[in-house]
Amino acid sequence: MKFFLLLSAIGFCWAQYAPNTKSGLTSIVHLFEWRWVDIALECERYLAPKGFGGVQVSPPNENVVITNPSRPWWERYQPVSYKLCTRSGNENEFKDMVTRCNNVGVHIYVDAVINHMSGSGVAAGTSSTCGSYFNPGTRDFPAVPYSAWDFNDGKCKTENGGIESYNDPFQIRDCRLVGLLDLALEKDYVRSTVAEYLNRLIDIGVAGFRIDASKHMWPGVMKAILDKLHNLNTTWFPEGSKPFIYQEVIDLGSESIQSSEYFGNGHVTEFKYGAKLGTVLRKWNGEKMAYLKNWGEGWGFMPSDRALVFVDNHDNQRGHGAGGASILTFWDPRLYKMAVGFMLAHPYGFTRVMSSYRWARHFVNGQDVNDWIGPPNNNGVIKEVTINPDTTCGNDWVCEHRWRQIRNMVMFRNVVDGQPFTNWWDNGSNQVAFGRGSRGFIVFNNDDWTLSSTLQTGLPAGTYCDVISGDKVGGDCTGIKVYVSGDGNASFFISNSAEDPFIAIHAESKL
Ligand code: AAO
Repeated sequence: MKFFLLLSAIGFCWAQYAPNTKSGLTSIVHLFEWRWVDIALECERYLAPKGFGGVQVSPPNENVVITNPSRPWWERYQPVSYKLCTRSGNENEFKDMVTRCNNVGVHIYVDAVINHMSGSGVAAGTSSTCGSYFNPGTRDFPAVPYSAWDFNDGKCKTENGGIESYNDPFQIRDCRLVGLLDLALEKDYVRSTVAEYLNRLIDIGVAGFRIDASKHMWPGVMKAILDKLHNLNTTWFPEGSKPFIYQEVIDLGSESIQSSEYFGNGHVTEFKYGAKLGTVLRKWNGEKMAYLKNWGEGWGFMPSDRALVFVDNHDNQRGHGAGGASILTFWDPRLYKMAVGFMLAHPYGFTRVMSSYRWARHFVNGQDVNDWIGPPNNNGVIKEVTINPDTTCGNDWVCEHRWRQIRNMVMFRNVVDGQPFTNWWDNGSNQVAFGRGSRGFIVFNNDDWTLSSTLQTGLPAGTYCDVISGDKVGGDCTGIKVYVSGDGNASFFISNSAEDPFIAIHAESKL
């Protein structure tokens, strides 16, 4: 019994729950739709020096080329084969990116689309990113190969073969999600083929996977696939490391399938997080920041050590997926920076920062009819991520991760890693503050009046640079200075009309 407990304790620490980021690095960034060559450069020139632990990359396997509408971002969620060949780059470029990022200590997490292949209604042919032939009508994907035997057509009990009700777990797992051909993952051949694809990526050096549409796969079947996975490449990872697994399961609390069914396989996306945080910062439904005192499990979220958290993702920043209108994105920069700042300061969950591109939104009856628009491109070829003299990005790449307030909070989270949640203060409304032990402190003013308070920071005496309004540069602050006295107190003044109505200080921003 004791031996078993010991084994499970080791399993718990070392299995797929470890994010595999370099020690002390606590966040990853989703570089949505970036090219591999640009990600390799970004790892070297920005992510490594700024303390980012990893990058979630868009699906690297061959997908359908959709021409109507013209090259939507979502074509990458319609696999044609497992060749590493997409608009982001080819196999050599992918390998070069993984190697170069790993060499500077930034790891790569692959968005794995393994629940399905293309849409059932897509025409047969070679309209695919590597030119592979496929025929959705006859279920033929020779470049894998998969054939009619490998799909769930016989198993699904709904009339049109699609998911009709999110209250029936059998439909959700065995029928087609928005018409996408559902793979028969209970078949050993299909499982092994999927595992082979993931193992190829592991051997190249990736550190883990976002498992797309996990809700649509039986947890036990997924486990059978995960059990076939190799340990990580020992060129960069300790012997015996397993890939970090985070499963995309949308559970806002109202459906038959619960996130907890997937805890045995790894982490799970906590969609309540961004939906609720957006509601609080927008002050909808009578919510206020003072209520964030017990943020986390206290709000009905999953256990922190299973949660992958984010303010927005590539779906709900444009009305896909779940979360609705409360979701904050770069389109609402002031509240968005506060939300991301709060997330990165708070100890709950493993954090993922979003990095987007701008598109021409066009609302008709409250719906963005341009929600399909793909990344900045020239005739379909993804544009380079250019860097402006002020370090922001050009060519319509938003690069939220390069915004000073966000980039500096990624570092804040590293600096306070392992420290407890302490010194909570609130004014009963939308002015709140909290610390992370003796390493960091953050104050927010989301009220319509000035914040002027002396607060216990828990930090050693000294002068600290606020990392929201500026940086510590050459022994001085480019922004606000905060003076912490011998008893740990400091006076804060935040106007409600400040460009960014929050202040954050930490051990390494001390002069
Ligand atoms: C495209 C076209 C389709 C076409 C299809 C096949 O748009 O018209 O039929 O091709 O030809 C992405 C796009 C899709 C796109 C697809 C393939 O979003 O539009 O379809 O690529 O190209 C569900 C899944 C979740 C999924 C999400 C979008 O559970 O896994 O839908 N996300 C991932 C990816 C996503 C990708 C895929 C999966 C497919 O991140 O980018 O799709 O690989 C409820 C359920 C959720 C469900 C949503 C949306 O949510 O709970 O599980 O997500 O509905 O259908 C409230 C509720 C909340 C509810 C929500 C929305 O908030 O509380 O529970 O309302 O009703």
